[in-house]
Amino acid sequence: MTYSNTDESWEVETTVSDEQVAFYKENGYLKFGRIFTKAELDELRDYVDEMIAALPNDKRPEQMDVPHFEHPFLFKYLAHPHVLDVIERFIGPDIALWSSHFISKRTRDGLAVPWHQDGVYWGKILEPMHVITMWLAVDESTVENSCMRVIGGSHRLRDLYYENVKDTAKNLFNREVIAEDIDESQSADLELKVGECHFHEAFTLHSSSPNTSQKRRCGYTMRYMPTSCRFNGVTWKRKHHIYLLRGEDRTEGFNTYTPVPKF
Ligand SMILES: O=C(O)CCC(=O)C(=O)O
Repeated sequence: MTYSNTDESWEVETTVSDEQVAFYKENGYLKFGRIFTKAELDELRDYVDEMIAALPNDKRPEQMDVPHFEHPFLFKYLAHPHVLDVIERFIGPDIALWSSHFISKRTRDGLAVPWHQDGVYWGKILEPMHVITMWLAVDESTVENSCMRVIGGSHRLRDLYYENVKDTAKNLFNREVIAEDIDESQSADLELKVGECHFHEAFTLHSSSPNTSQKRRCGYTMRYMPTSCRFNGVTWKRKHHIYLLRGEDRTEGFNTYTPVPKF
């Protein structure tokens, strides 16, 4: 798909102010600008469009988890020095790639993402559980086409109650925080223009609605951890890989890193 951008004011932002870092630490999330150039973003969108077109019939475009295992091209974005410069401001100079996931909600029947904390889904696989997710807007992401929403400050909450989601066919995940533990009046909609991103912490409560609009909503979640986190299993769901992207290992050799592929 060729995307025609009418936004003339595409500016790349690679510095993070102390105020932005403080906001992230206080609230567990941060809206940010564009880290990639328009040409880079267009190339990524073309690439993911082809990936989506090639999906088997039984796989939905919200389910493109760990695509970088099979698509080394994505390391152009995941290991981009500008991204790492920004991530470094939040987690320090020793950075590993934890994971990535395209969540593309097609028009009119995009799945909901129930209220959850990533760190609860991931359990004890990382110790400590310290992950920052950069959510990159491959498409514009608004309330209309079901942008992500967060509850500020919820990254301090532990031991919330989870239950099975009622309608698994309409949700991307099958566990959600019970309604009594969610105060939706405190949630913030994280609307983004194409190419902008936001960040959230591993325990920040977040969700998104089903996409009933006429506009696709594709986001790329790029997830990083400081190399002081111990990765406790090479077998988890399926074989999982982590990659040392900057700095050095801080687990005294406990972690095994897969070499970054050529891209
Ligand atoms: O894309 C969404 O709506 C939700 C993303 C999400 O759950 C995540 O980044 O952990």
